[in-house]
Amino acid sequence: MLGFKSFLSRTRRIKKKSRNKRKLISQFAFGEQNCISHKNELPDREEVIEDTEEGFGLKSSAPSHTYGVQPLGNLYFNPGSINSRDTGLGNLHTLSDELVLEILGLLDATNLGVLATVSKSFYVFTNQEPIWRNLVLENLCDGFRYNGSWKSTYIGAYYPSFDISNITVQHLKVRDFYSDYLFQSWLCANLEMKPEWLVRDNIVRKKGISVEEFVKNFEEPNKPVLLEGCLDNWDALKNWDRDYLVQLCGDIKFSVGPVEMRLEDYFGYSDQVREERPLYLFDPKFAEKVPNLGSQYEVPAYFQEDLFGVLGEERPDYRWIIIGPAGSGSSFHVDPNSTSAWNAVIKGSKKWVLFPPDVIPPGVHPSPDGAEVASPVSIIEWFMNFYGETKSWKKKPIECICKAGEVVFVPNGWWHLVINLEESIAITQNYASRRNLLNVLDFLKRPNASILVSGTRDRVNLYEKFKNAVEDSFPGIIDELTQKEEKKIQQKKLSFWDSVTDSKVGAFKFSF
Ligand SMILES: O=C(O)CCC(=O)C(=O)O
Repeated sequence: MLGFKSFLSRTRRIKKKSRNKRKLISQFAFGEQNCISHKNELPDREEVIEDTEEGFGLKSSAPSHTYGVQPLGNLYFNPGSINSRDTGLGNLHTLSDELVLEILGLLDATNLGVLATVSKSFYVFTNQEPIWRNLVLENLCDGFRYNGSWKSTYIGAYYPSFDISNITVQHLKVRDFYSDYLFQSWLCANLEMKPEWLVRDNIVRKKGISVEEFVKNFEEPNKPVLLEGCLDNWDALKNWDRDYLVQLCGDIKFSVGPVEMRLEDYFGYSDQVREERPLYLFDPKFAEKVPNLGSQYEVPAYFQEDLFGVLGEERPDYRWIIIGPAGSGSSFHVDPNSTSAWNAVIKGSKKWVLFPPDVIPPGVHPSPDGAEVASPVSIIEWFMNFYGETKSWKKKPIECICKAGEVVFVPNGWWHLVINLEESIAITQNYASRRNLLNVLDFLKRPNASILVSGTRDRVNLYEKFKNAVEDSFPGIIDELTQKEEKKIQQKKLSFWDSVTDSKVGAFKFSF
């Protein structure tokens, strides 16, 4: 029996400073596990499936928990059972699992290995994959070949003569170890997206609209739209798949979280990995690294006005190739520097959930200065614990599944979450047109710009540089837009006044 209801909701904090897009997608914390598919170890699977009475379905390839960790609720169904998590930790048993993992994260591989022999509990804790993942990502920044698990990847890299098949195949199962924290991340790594998380599709879809219509109906009012058929002339759409890309640039290193990885090695990783937040390939320099990639797509007509272009080489990062397996994606965030974005799917499909700027998604807690955001540890955890809340909302979030050949327009300030439903390849670009130029300038000159501005080293001076360059290229544009904005505000005030007064009797319509 599984104690689903007793799960804690795990949260992580992300500092906005490091939230340029690349890092945003790649944060890694101890609150997660990964679970590798050991097909020869399936003793508990039946039990798991039977008990998903709340309708959670496990992926067909889901292995049992590698070390036999069970949710805490199970302890109460096993009378007389003692939680070896506590007995084996000695005096440390009063610490939370999260803290134990954080402390163990300070150790090196040798000490972890020694500690693993102390007790069953230390064996389970020291073998947690996030600890080894961090060791790999911190120490093998120039790339690595993923080798069945993070631990064996680390050991394979540092002790090549060691027979790592021992590590990947033989795990001791600890029968009486109960922990919601450790179990939850296994669960999140192995859950299928529930059909009810995918059905809502309320985004406006448009095909073949003119640029003027797009500006009037979507960009000006700052509303999302899914655009169909505007990538039809892209070579990328015809050519790009995993084999093509590996042949073209399999040896080239791309940004994957905090490391640079050969593309071929990244695909090797994404084939094997089963973790709650798979590493995501998110590279802003792809077109410089492989010019042929940059020449196989062009910016759709709707997004041609890109005022940051006036900064030339000094513009902040603005375009990314994005590649990731099913389950990878981007947790809730607002795009950098108050820009808008378009995101074109070339292969695969992505589930989107968007909330307007004035609605903070449930489970997400930005700090008042916007410099930090606390949110659930993973996307799947957000769906498990928070998505349901939106069912009863009058104003629902905007949602869709964006498929290959389609583009989502993300207006500035909108919170969005994206999860890949299958292996996906996409291009995204962030931009400022005259519709959001004033917002962008306001953002860049905030007092804490040095923390909030991203995608460039020169955060503090970006405001002056951008403003001057825009003025040089488009003299008078900022004044013109400011006056237009003031007029709009004035009109809004007037129409509000009209609506609350009755001109015939010259009195307020209000009555009490
Ligand atoms: O994962 C994705 O494709 C979405 C990326 C995203 O949200 C962004 O670029 O801001």
